[in-house]
Amino acid sequence: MKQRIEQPKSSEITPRELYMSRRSFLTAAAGIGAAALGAEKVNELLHPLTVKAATHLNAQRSPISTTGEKQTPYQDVTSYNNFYELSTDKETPARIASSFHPLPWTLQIDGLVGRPLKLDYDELMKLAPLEERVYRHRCVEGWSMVIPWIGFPLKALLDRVQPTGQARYVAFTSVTRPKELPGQQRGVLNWPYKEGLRLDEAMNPLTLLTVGLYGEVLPNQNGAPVRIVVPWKYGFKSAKSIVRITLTDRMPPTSWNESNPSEYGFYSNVNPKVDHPRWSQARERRIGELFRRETLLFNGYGDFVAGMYKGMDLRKDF
Ligand SMILES: Nc1nc2c(c(=O)[nH]1)N[C@H]1C(S)=C(S)[C@@H](COP(=O)(O)O)O[C@H]1N2
Ligand SMILES: [Mo]
Repeated sequence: MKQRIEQPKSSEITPRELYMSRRSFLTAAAGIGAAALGAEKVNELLHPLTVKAATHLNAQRSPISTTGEKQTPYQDVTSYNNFYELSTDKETPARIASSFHPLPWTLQIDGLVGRPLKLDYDELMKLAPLEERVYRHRCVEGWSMVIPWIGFPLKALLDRVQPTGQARYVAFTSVTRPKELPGQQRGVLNWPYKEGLRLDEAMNPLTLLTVGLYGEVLPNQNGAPVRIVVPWKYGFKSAKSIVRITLTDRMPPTSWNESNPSEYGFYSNVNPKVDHPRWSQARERRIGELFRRETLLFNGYGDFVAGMYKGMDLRKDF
């Protein structure tokens, strides 16, 4: 739609306000037509990518939040995505995300634990107090964002299941639903999407079991209803739409490492000095900015995480 609507920049307002202002505009401008069809339907037709009002989540802003950096607008966070289960391009996931119907959901936690657990969505949401964590998000492809996530430390969940003394790694398995996720009808990756962390990485206070962003439940294209966020690693370590978390004694296989081991290692810590075989990782494009900025070691989270890699050769263990 070409028509310009006078409204504040989307970066200055919340998604709900954005949605409401468009809705009132439409109701006023389209008059009887909008009323007859339903403002929501009209809105959808005119703005296929438009933000929809979703369920609000109450969360306290955590002091472990990046400050002094502009948050990436909601519109960008929710319309420029890597979610290969939906599509391999960046814009399609948001467009077709409504084909995915996450609920009802079961998250299973098993493996080397004293008390294996199965949680439905409501049980998961009640497991620990929700926090808002503003984190930098650096994709291995060279773009970055700043996103206000909502969730709680993965550690709260792991403590609950009581890892045994043998547990050393944590494996994450994403959802398999080819009927709802058209990308899974093609063999771009070995489905389901798999990721993994060392147990100390999974227990690190930064590692967030994430259920929302910008004050609302996770949009489908961002990994509804539950994903992890591991902000000092490249984005692909932050598996979306997780159905299973398994504690293991061996380094688990991961999808990107399986598909291209020379390009994607198990650790994948953000590191400007260790280039991807096909491009430099020294700089990044912050979505919405014109000039590239320097990429920071551990994405700027070294104070929290550098100690876990003491004595390791980060070029070898990339
Ligand atoms: N299951 C699953 N998880 C995934 C991906 C994916 O394709 N499938 N893409 C990864 C990549 S490459 C990135 S950069 C982030 C993107 O998260 P965002 O769309 O919420 O920004 O999700 C990661 N988690
Ligand atoms: Mo990524």
